[in-house]
Amino acid sequence: SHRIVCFGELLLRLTAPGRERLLQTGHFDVHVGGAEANVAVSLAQFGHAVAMASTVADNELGEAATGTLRRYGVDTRHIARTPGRMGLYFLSTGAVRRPSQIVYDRAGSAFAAADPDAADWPAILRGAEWLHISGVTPAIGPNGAAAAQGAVDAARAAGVKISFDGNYRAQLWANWDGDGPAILRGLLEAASLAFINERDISLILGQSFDDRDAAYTAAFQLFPRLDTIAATTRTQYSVDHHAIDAEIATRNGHWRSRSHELVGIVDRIGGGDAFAAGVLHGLLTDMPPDHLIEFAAAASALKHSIPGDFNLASVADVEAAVDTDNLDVRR
Ligand code: KDG
Repeated sequence: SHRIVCFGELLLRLTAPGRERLLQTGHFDVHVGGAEANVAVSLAQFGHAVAMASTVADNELGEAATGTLRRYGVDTRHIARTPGRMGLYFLSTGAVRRPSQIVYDRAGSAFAAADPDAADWPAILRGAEWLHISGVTPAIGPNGAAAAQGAVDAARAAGVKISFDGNYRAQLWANWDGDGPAILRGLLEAASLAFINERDISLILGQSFDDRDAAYTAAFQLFPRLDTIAATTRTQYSVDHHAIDAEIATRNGHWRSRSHELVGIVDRIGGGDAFAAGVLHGLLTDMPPDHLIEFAAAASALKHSIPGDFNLASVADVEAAVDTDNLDVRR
């Protein structure tokens, strides 16, 4: 049986080729995405038994998305199919003075419309150690919020640990009147691992913090189940030149990775999901925290070299990237 279950929406991503704008392009490159699916694929590349729980449209597009996950080794038995449409997102990669642009077209998707009580969670979670969810699912609307809370409640009842990626999506919360902070707080309360930074914590708690340490201390105090918090920090010099580093905190200490300078970024989408998968891999393989955070930061760094949402890197690829700069690989 699988050790990790990821729950969330599978999206089709339509990317304008090159750096064309959405208003001019006549073609799109198609990839499969969705924050939690990205984590599932990366964990499968790392050799873990991982299942995706989701609902896709009962048509060829849903079949294509499911088949893509299966191709990368994700267990797709718990992806339901219902009448409706696939959620899409359109991407134009930025350049010079123009930032990248994302347009969501996912309202009323099969996933968003799915009955929040339809999933047979005890069966899906049987034998699992981790359930991974994110703040994207509750942001979609009332069904998503109920489905995320239902998944978390079932995981708690089954003794399955919860990994929660804050993934705050203001564009989605703006579409309905859900109380984002309260809903996210309900999920965070159940989590033992959370991917949240000081901004997420401020938002959820409705309180501002001087720095990350203060925010983490408050989160550990308020959420007794939480034992690990992790986040990346990104510095953007230009659209395709960033630096990232990462930090992990437990109740016993915190560890920071080296900084990775990323010159000539190919695709940054999914960098956070690659990081989450790296942390989960580290925990599943009992890595000491100082190496775990280097592994997870390198996984995120490497994702920036790969077109599409998925981090298709192996454990060996990531280990090799731990001590490498992209300036070292000019060949
Ligand atoms: O983390 C990558 C995601 O942002 C992308 O796959 C789209 O899931 C997505 C979302 O809702 O933003």
